[in-house]
Amino acid sequence: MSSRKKVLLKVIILGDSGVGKTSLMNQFVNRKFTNQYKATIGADFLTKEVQIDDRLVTMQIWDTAGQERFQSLGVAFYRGADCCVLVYDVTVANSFKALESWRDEFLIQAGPRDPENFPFVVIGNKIDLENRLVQMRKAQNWCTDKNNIPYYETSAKEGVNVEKAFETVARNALAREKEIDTPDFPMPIRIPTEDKPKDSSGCPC
Ligand code: G3D
Ligand code: MG
Repeated sequence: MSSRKKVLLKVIILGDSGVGKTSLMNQFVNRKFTNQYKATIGADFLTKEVQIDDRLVTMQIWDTAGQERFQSLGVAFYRGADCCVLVYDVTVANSFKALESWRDEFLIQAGPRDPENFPFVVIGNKIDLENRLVQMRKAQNWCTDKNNIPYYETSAKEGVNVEKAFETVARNALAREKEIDTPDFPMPIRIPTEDKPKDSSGCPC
């Protein structure tokens, strides 16, 4: 049955440098927030298994090693992504403005089928800070305009909403996988009986 298949989802996290991408991933995967955990994990990924309804799903989460400053992450980073998480910092207006170009960059580099419906999730991070500059309403409107991207506000530092945001990542990526999946059992091939050579019994039909 297709619902018992093991699933591997590739998730990539994009956004300006310093918005908290690595911290979010670390909080989600290791439930830790450490200032020592530095951005550099290479062009690498961490994995985490999650249960989504009756399915065990392995999330492979790709973080950048800081190359996002130069917007040159290379094709391997984008290739085969099942979901793209776009992160900004609610205290840095420019990081919110940059979401548009991160989204465009993703669509160009990854070239997903059906780009209109590709599963993105937007995260406004660092809500524990006092000096918010981007209002929730503004970010939500942007997401609505982009074909209803789910929007979460998080604090990687305090572990607020991080789990929820990544659950949505997994769910939406999974929903898309199902659509693309070919069935486990190939469609039956019908052998047209009408094409049998006509018998020579003299039947007029
Ligand atoms: P990046 O991977 O997007 O470049 P990082 O971002 O995860 O390296 O985080 C950049 C800085 O923001 C780090 O601080 C990190 O501790 C901090 N940070 C990340 N998430 C949060 C959050 O939710 N709240 C607060 N208050 N800070 C956060 P340093 O000082 O190490 O540069
Ligand atoms: Mg980082």
